[in-house]
Amino acid sequence: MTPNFGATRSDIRSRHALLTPESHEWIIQPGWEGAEFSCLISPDMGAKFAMFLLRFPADCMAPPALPGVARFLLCLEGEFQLDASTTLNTGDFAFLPPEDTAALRITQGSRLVLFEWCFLASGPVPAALHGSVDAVTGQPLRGNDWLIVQKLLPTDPAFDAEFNVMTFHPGASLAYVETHFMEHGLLFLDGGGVYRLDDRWYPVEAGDAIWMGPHVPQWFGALGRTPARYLIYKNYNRSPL
Ligand code: UGY
Ligand code: MN
Repeated sequence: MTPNFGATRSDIRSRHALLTPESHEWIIQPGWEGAEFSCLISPDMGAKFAMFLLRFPADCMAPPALPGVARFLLCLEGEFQLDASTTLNTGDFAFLPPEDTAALRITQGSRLVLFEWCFLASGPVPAALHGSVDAVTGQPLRGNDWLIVQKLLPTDPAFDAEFNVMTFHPGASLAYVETHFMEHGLLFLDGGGVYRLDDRWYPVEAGDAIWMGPHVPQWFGALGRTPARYLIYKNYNRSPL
């Protein structure tokens, strides 16, 4: 084993965090036989949601979420079943509202990213849905066709969250340093670049995860020869009060 002399790119601050693969801690969770979890973002660090990577050394039957908790899953590798007739593969995603009764089965060898949050209903709660990232039409962000956004959930105010995939052409960047009261959970899917969080600039690449708390100044510039792509959660359609 090569010693790493205690080095990691992970950096956990009070308002933001970068979580990189060499520091992931894999654990098991009660009720999730066959699954291993790495909990990258949780309310303990100040977030109002949780984000997990899951891998499956064996087939797994997932337990339901806690009462009031919604889930979003993206299949990174392998397959999972929502019910007897719905199988999702790499690049497919699902939104499951609180109290959903889907009997989620995951096949050995698969990998998922899972988000959980306390759903804030502002009327009737949306039904479960699923889809494929590749089938979602992308839109240039504010007219910049080097930066494409795919909105995975319907733009319906009944959803209290957005899950978007953002693809940056090499050399593209966010047009300005964003500051907003919504928070983010992010997983880099491809490529890399430099992420500004608060007053720090981090080199980032596929496999890295980021938490951005409310009001954290944020900016990203894509570097390299291939597009940079990330999945990003945002609490949305909510009042700041
Ligand atoms: O939707 C967003 O707020 C997004 N543009 N933020 C980000 O990429 N850091
Ligand atoms: Mn943002």
